[in-house]
Parts: sequence; structure tokens; C-alpha cells
Amino acid sequence: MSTSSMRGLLLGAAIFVATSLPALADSTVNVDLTGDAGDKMGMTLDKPSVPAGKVTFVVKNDAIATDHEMVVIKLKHKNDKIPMMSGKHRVDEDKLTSMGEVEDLQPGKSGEVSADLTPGDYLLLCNLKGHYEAGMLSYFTVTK
Ligand SMILES: [Cu+2]
Repeated sequence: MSTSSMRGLLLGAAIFVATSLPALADSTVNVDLTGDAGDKMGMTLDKPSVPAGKVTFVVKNDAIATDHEMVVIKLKHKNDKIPMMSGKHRVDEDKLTSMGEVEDLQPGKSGEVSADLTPGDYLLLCNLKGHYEAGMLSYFTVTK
């Protein structure tokens, strides 16, 4: 058998395997981080929810001169009170369930994090000092 027909066979087998698997609900969420010190800060998602499965967050820091980050928190209930570290102007992540994060994104930089997410309510936030309080949070839902 020639190399090329062998390659064709292998490719055919690979396609067969790929199409015979159940559809996996892989999703991508684009996250935009904005705002500089002293200004309003924000976190915008391109969709409010995705189906359960592997979710990749592609995070872009659109600030001019401020680092940001994005932490994925799994909530028990959407109305959970978010614990703060007293006097630190930061969320107390140790008291929450983190599913992963993109840390220390400099202005203009992008990063991504993937996680297998089960159905429920999530909170995305930036936990640099004062940023959560300045508005860097976004609620997010994973559906069945
Ligand atoms: Cu921030």
C-alpha cells in the first residue's frame, strides 16, 4: 500500500471516530475586561450562558494601563452572599469554589482558561484590589 493511500485510510478512520462520538458541548465565552484605576471598571461576556461541558473563557484586557484578571467561581445559589476579606477590598476566594482563572493580564493582553462546568450559577470576577467593588463581575449560567 502506498503511503498516500495509507494516509487516506487513517484520515478516514479518524473522521469516522470523530463523527461517531456523541456531540460534546464545548463552548467558548469571550470576556472583555475594561477600566482603569479611578474609572468605572467592567467585565462583559459575549453570552450569558452555555450548556454544561468544557467551557473555554477567552479573556482580553482592554484597559489602557491597568492589569486585570478573571476568576471563575461556582456558586451554590445565584443569591449567595459573596464574602469579602475585611479591609482588603478583595473577595475572599478561600471561602468560594474557584474553577480556574486567568491571572495578571497586562493591558492589551489576552489569556484563556478552560474548565469542565456542570449546570448551575457562576460568578466571574476580577479580584485585584478594589476591582470587584468597582464593577468587575459578571454572573454566568451553565444549563443542562
Ligand atoms: Cu480588574
